[in-house]
Amino acid sequence: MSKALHTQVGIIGAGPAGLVLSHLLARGGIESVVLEHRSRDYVEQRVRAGVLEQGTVDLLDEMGLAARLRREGLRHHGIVIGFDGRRRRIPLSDLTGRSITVYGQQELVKDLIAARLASGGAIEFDAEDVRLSDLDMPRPVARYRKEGEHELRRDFLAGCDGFHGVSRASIPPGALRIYERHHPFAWLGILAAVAPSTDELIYARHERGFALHSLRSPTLSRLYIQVDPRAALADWPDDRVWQELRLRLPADGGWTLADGPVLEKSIALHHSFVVEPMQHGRLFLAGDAAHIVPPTGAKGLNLAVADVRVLAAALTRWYRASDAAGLASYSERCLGRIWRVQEFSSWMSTLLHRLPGADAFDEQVARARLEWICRSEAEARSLAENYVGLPWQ
Ligand code: FAS
Ligand code: PHB
Repeated sequence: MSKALHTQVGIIGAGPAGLVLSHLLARGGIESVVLEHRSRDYVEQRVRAGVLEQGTVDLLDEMGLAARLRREGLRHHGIVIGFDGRRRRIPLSDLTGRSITVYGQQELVKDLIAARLASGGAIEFDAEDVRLSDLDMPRPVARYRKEGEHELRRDFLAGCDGFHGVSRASIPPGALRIYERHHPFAWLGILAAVAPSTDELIYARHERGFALHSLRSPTLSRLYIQVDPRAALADWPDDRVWQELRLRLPADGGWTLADGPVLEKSIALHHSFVVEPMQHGRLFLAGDAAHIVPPTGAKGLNLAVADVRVLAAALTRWYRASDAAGLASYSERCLGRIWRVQEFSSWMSTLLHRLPGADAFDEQVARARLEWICRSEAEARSLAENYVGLPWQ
């Protein structure tokens, strides 16, 4: 045993949840160390989310972490819904007074890591083989390997290591209730070196399947098409992806889609997942470690930030006033928002995807629903309020 670190809170995972938590705790004077099993390069290159809710941006602003986001992020006041070959705009800001910001998750992760290290924060990259134990003891332990064996003892652990992480897997199976749904479709996503052909996101429903035109910067586009969950990347050479996007995205008013070199291509399955409770002893789960939503509502990252905001406040109350009430209600406080977001994300997925086995009747019903959402201010406002993110409790 070469080194034992004594810090107050240990965080497993340097994704949005773990990094935002480490910043929030530091702001409250609470020391933490982040254990990440991948290299810094890897986590800073991983292409994932792109849409930040207003609340997420405001929190990052408040913490002084949004300078580059404000400079390079694309603030949007609306989204476009496409169907029947036509585009219809949902004026998010007119309907809610709030907006979204398009900013790549890997850019946010870069900013959060740089700021944390610049302020002397501890992030252990390449911390392999993390193992958790004594979760319901006063000082639970995490061990990991990095040029030798290390042990980390602390008051609390935060499991922010995503869906496939070690944290949730360390909780005895019977202690958690699992809710799960595998959706019968997947997204093939591309990152392309071409100027976006739209200045707002286009969510398109088409009888051939869903398509999404998102953005990353004035020179980078992010696009997705619905594919069979069993599809392989080899089935989808770049030109076939562009051809399918052109077929599914509405081309009214002579609109055309510009293509360009594909820099990244991946397939993501659509999965809904929630565990209850989000705590076991002194281990608290946050973000994708506790819940997964299909990406149609652009909620995963934002939900991770919402969780750690609650967890940081609860931990600060415990350290400042030995008040454990916040920790005791952590799970319940987060799950209210999580189930709201689960409902919205599944609803958006059903609304915009072609379900296997759907027939002409289903198509007509889907079209009528979309038509109504675009005509009824109340319906459009409900979609907009959920999309920009409900104000935090
Ligand atoms: P993450 O998975 O991001 O981070 C977990 C970290 O833990 C990783 O760095 C991992 O390497 C590390 N880790 C894992 N196991 C470990 C171990 N055993 N030991 C140590 N470290 C370990 N969300 C949105 O809000 N908007 C979107 O537009 C959007 N688009 C998406 C598109 C796609 C294709 C996908 C897949 C997801 C999308 N999401 C979106 C959701 C996504 O962004 C996640 O919700 C978000 O990354 C969750 O953040 P974390 O909970 O921090 O988990
Ligand atoms: C993205 O930009 O990657 C993105 C945007 C909206 C979504 C999902 C992903 O719903």
